[in-house]
Amino acid sequence: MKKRLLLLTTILSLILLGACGGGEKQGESSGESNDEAKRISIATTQTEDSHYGAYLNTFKEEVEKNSNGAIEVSLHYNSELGNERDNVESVQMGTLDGAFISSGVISNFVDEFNVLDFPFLFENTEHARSVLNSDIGEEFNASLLEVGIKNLGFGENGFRNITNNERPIVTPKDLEGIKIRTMEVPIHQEVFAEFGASPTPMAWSEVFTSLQQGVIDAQENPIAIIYSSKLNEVQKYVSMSGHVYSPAVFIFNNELFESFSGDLQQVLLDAAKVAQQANYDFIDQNTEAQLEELKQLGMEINEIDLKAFQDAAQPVIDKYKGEYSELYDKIKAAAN
Ligand code: EAX
Repeated sequence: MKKRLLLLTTILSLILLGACGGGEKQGESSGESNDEAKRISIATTQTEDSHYGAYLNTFKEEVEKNSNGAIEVSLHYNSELGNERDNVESVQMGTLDGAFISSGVISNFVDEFNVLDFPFLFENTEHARSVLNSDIGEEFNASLLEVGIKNLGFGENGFRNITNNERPIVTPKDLEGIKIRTMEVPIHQEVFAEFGASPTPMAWSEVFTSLQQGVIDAQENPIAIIYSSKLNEVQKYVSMSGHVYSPAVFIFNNELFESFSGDLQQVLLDAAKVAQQANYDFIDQNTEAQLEELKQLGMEINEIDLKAFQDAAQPVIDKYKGEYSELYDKIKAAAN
């Protein structure tokens, strides 16, 4: 009896799965949707109401409006399709069409991206945005293409700030003994070790619970993420370190991109451009209010001793700079 029930359930789920388009396989379309449409699946580890959602919802809207039903976009939020490192691998292999991620984990696949993870590289938001949208940004895109990944366009995650449960962080000394989660980015781990903290690389999806359970004391992310992920529920202090600027990158399987007609390729690129603006606008219009709300919710926010942090980071910059000095100097020279 049990066996028959199991068989029935299996058959039922197979039928259901078939009707729903069977998950992530490229080119399948659902019963209700346009049979001619190519459905592309895009992943993010972040929430729909964040600056990542502002980007991706705009992208979807633009693509579906301007491709005349040729492309449908299905969005997968909250690490539903894995962490950012998995996303890069899947996009590279073509088992996932695209993902909007922090550039950080890409340095594990493409050396040049290490430069973007240098502490105190960008002077301010304007500097970062203009560099990434210039020929220098194109250099990064070219190196990404060599591993089969097309960058449809840069977006912004933002300047990263430290949150923790122990004390306000003003100088690197305040980080002593603090277990801080970093992205899976070797330079970030070295920088935090240099600051005196104990860095622990971890996928984003595990961070909230790990903070809640005290497995780690601290993490670092832009205000937009601290806010959208409700880190105020598990963290007390926000220290405005701005130690690293996190670009976001819209990675896309290049073989799939090349399979589209020139017109549809242009639709995708144009949509990414409009989405970028929506992402920038979201950050520009919300950051201050988000900071204010985090304060209302009980977080303590403090400024840091920038010079002390810059001095402490210098040995790591010196160690890595040699390999990437040309790119590094170009980025620095583009400031102001
Ligand atoms: O890309 O893992 C991180 O801390 C990232 O900033 C976040 O997932 C957004």
